[in-house]
Amino acid sequence: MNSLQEQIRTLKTQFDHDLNAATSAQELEAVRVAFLGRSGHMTHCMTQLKTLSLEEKQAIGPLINELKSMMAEQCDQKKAALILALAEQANLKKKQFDVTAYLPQPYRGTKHIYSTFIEQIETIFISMGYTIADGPELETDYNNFEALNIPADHPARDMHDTFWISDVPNMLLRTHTSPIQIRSMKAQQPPLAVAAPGRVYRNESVDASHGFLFAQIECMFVDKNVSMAHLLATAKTFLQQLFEKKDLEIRVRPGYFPFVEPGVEIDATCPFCTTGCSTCKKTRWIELLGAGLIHPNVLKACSIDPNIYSGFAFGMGLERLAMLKYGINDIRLFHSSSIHFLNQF
Ligand code: FA5
Repeated sequence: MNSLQEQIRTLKTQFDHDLNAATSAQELEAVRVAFLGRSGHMTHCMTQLKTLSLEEKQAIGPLINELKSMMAEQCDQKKAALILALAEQANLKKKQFDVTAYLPQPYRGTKHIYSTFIEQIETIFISMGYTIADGPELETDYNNFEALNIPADHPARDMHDTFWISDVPNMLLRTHTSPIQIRSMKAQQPPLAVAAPGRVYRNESVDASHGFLFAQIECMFVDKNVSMAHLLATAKTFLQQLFEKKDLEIRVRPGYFPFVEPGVEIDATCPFCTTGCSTCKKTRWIELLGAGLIHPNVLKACSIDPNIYSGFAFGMGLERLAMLKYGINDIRLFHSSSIHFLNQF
């Protein structure tokens, strides 16, 4: 075989290999120039053809031309294939999405735990026949203290240090919801069954279980022959419903509040255990309510005859109840505006 023929064969194999290896338009162009360019391998073959005899020229010339056209055609086909692959890749990229990408969600407001919890408590009292009452946070000294049997020099005032309004004499931010007892009894003669949630203020240092602004719920019932038995049955039913525990029990200890006589503190069995846990500090009991039978002086201050009527009242801290029910460990969270905290309710 003529050496040029051999060279053509080798070039064909080399071309196939290089074409196959080209993965971009630039690499393909380099292959094309190397084989079909002005100083490429095929031009070199044509130059060598000139040195051959006529017969050889007639035999090999068409082979070279055939190979050149085949190479050109294959280069064009490969170019078209590469363009198509690139377009497909771009299209795929557009369709691809990042599963780890953060999709911002619009923030939706929810009810504050205060509102939700007060609604729950109101629903329980309404189901027991109570009406819901309200009173102003800015109260008179009379309603907050005097009418509740706490005169100006009474030591109980020390525990209710509060914020006074400097320009208006005898006005203060109420220290408890008990003044709503006075407002309700003055507005309506017995029988009277009232529950009243509301914000209260005390000049106290703040920690995980104390706020200077917190909420209380007052419950009061006045009628003829109201006794301690009514108080205990009502408190127990309320707590059983609030904590959704039918077997919740209560116990009563003596307690002092100037506006009730006798005064008691009511504890409930721990809603979370039967043998003692960290919530009840291993005692099985949790202190929940201040309560008692309404003092005759308070009834008199509201023009209700204590010889005909009697009543009970109890009060409790709303945050402390919610903390217990939902396992919240810091009262400051209620006013923190922390979305992370609020979103849980
Ligand atoms: C009273 O305020 C009485 N008015 C309750 C009452 C009503 C007694 C009717 C008798 C008859 P006391 O000061 O204990 O009581 O407060 C009642 C509840 O408020 C407490 O048991 C506690 O849960 C909550 N509380 C008191 N101080 C704070 C505070 N600084 N931060 C958060 N909660 C508090």
